[in-house]
Amino acid sequence: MKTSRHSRAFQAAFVGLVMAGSVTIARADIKDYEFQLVDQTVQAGPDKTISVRLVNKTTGKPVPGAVIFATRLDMAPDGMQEMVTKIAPIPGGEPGTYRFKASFGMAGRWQLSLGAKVQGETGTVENKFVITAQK
Ligand SMILES: [Cu+2]
Repeated sequence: MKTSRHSRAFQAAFVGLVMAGSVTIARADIKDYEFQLVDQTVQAGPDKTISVRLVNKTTGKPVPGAVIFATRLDMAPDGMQEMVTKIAPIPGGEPGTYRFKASFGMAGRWQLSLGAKVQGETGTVENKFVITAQK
């Protein structure tokens, strides 16, 4: 919001509405959600599977139906951010678990970056993980 274009009174009313809303409607915040990496290591090589869980931290429950719109897997942790590998979603699996297929062409540390939308929530969940590919 460009605050300079709104009056103080409008801002105050808006903030009041938002606060009232958060009290009366038991809505989760996007910050309550996080991805968790299932396995920290993989074998280097083609067609490896990566699994992540999406959980609501306040309830501990898995969160199905998220739309993962951003994925990136690169070797930034080992100073090779330009070394990017393709990552493709694998459909199916347990609700709240999201799986991907990727080729780890080199042993070392890879960074997995995820961005997702959760149904009924505003904002995005963004997490980064380090996966170690072993020889
Ligand atoms: Cu590399």
